[in-house]
This record gives sequence, structure tokens and C-alpha cells, in this order.
Amino acid sequence: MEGKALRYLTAGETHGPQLTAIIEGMPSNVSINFEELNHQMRRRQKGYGRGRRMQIEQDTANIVGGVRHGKTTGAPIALIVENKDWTHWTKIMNIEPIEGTDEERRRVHRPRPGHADLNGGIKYNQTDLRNILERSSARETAARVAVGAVAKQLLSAFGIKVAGQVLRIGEVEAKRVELPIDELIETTEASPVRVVDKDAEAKMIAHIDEMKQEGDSIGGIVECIVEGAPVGLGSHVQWDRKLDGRIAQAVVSINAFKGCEIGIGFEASKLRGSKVHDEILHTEEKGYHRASNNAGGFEGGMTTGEPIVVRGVMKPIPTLYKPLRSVDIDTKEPFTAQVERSDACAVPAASVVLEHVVAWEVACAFLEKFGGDSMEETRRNYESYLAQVEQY
Ligand code: EPS
Repeated sequence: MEGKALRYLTAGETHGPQLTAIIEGMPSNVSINFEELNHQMRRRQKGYGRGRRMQIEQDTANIVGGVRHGKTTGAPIALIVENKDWTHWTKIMNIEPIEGTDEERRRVHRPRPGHADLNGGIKYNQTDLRNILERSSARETAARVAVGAVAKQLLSAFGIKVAGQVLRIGEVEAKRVELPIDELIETTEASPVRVVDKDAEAKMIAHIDEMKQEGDSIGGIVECIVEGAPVGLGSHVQWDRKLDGRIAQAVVSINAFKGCEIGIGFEASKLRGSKVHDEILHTEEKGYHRASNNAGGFEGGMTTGEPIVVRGVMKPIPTLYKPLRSVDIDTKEPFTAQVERSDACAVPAASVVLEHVVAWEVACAFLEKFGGDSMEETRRNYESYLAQVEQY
């Protein structure tokens, strides 16, 4: 994080009073549309396969610092997202010491396979695994969407648009349809599983129902597309300035994500070079552009000016109604995990999270390249660069 033009931190527990995020480095005079911000928050809550918790929460991102009269001031932006569920957890999550039995304290001593429970318990020397699971919960992605939604508003002022779609849920693969970005945004928004392919949509819903009935969960593949980013964001000169590498780190940091692909990704391993690399063309109207976009908008860790295409793979949610074997940390005896409230599938929501973490990384690279303490300064720098690109 050191040295980045733009950075953020989040804090807060899933059943605590709120999630908190601080964004540092946003220039002044970025217009903030609160309705749009909360539209993004609501998008993350939707999706077929979500559990009972989402009936409790109605997420809004409240800005409590760094914005005045609808515009950023250049000061750190502080955002809070309330947990409505907190009212049921005031005793259990109290910051003061509490009296009570293990049951009353809801002490967790049975680590769930696939969660941070056991490793976190060992590492932080906690005998109550709640102190791990409260923070490792994917509830934290609400804060990341709030932060990414601010980044999206910066990008949108420069004509950069971000969309997402679901490509796979468990055994069901959706056909990948190329659509203009606005149409992609509209079509996926109207789908309960965020797909364009209607045949796949029905099969995915049935697949989620089947998993739910069996007390199981299911993962999938989600894709994010960023259109309108100029050539030259990121850099080939140093490993940690390669923007595709930074995006991969951000993607795998999303709860339950296990991998990332850029462009045709792993598919490139099967094809010969002449079928993979994107030929370079030049016309008066478009300037430099590519005959294809297998590279997903990146060469040498820098944007090519073609759309950025990023995919992430999400494992099935590990909180299962169908228990897996584990060991009690008190007794070291085997047990099969107790039933917990859970989502059978959160892949549609994860596609919204993916959009926001990718948007954030692009916004960081954008401000690293163009700098500026105010939007006016950033815009001058951006436009002067575009004029240079046109001359090249
Ligand atoms: C989550 C478990 C569930 C999900 C939660 C992520 O919450 P709870 O433990 O309260 O039942 O609903 O997701 C969210 C709250 C959210 O906003 O996405 C987990 O263990 O990761």
C-alpha cells in the first residue's frame, strides 16, 4: 500500500455495529452521486441463492467525512455501512467484558473447514473462534463495494465504464455473449443470477435450488469488463507497478476467490502464439487498436486501450448445512460441524464485488499516472496525455 496515490482500509465485524472504510488520496471536486453509490450497495445484496441475513440488511454507504455539498474536498473520505443485524448481537459483540456461559457468549470452538477459523485461531491465539470469523466474513465486501463505488464515480467522469457478469455457477456454464457495455449492464441487472444467457439462467437457478435442498453450496466464475481506460495505465518497469498483477492480487483477496484470469487466461496455454497475440492496427479514426483482445486489455503490465477483461473463480461457500469433519479445539475430539445460517450461492453478489475491486485498482493506476490534487488538475494532465497519444 505504501506509495500508492490512492489507498483504503476497512474495519468492522459482520455482527458488530458497522463497517467502516477510509479512502485516502481522492482528488478534490469529484462529484459524488449518493443515489448511485447506494444503487451499487443494493446490487451486491441481490442475487439468487442468498440466505436469510440479506433479508435483515438494507445496505447504504453513509459518508461521514471528506465530502461537502456533493463534492470531495481532497480530505480522507470516511464511509460507514451499518449492520442492521447488530441489534441481535449487542451482548455477544459487546466491546466491554461480559459475564455468561459459552453458549450465552456464543463462543465458537469448532472450526469450519474452508473458513479462516482454525488458522486464524492458532495465529492470533484465540480460544473463541468468533474473534476470527467475525472479521473474515464476506460481509466485509459491503465496505469494499462502497469504496469501489466511489472509485467508479471518478472513472466515470473520464468516460470509463465497468460491468460484470456471471459465467458459471457450479456445473452450469453460460454462453459468453459480446454486448455493448451499457446493454451488458442492463441485461445482467435484470437477471437474478447476473447472466445474459437465458437458458443458462434457468439451469443455474435450478442448480442452486438443488444445492440448497441437499444442504450444500456452490461456487462459480465471474467476469468484469472495464471499457474506456486509456493506453498506458500500469507499467512494465517494475513488478509491483504491473496493473494486471495488482488486479490479480485484488481479485484473489475477495472472500472465497481462488484464482484470476486476464483475457483468455488459462485458455492461452492450449493455443499457438499466432492464435493468441492481438494484431496491431492503425486507422485515422481509431488510432492504434487491436484486431482481437485475447490479452484482456494488458501487455507488459500496461493497458493497451482495449477493454480490460478479468475473471475470478469463487469456491463454494464453506458454511454448510451438510457438515464436514473437523476437530473441536477444546477437546481435540472429532465432530461434524453444527448447522449455521448461510447462503447456498453468492456468485451473483461476488460479480458485483469483482467489479468494485477492479474499478478500485484501475482508479489507483489512473491517479498514479495523472496525479492531481483537484479534478481540474487531473483532467488537464489526462487531456494533455491524450493529445500526446494522438500524436504518437
Ligand atoms: C457470511 C455469512 C452470512 C452471510 C454474510 C457472509 O452472514 P451471517 O453469518 O450473518 O449469517 O450473509 O454475508 C453478508 C452479511 C453480506 O453482507 O454479504 C460469511 O460467513 O462470510
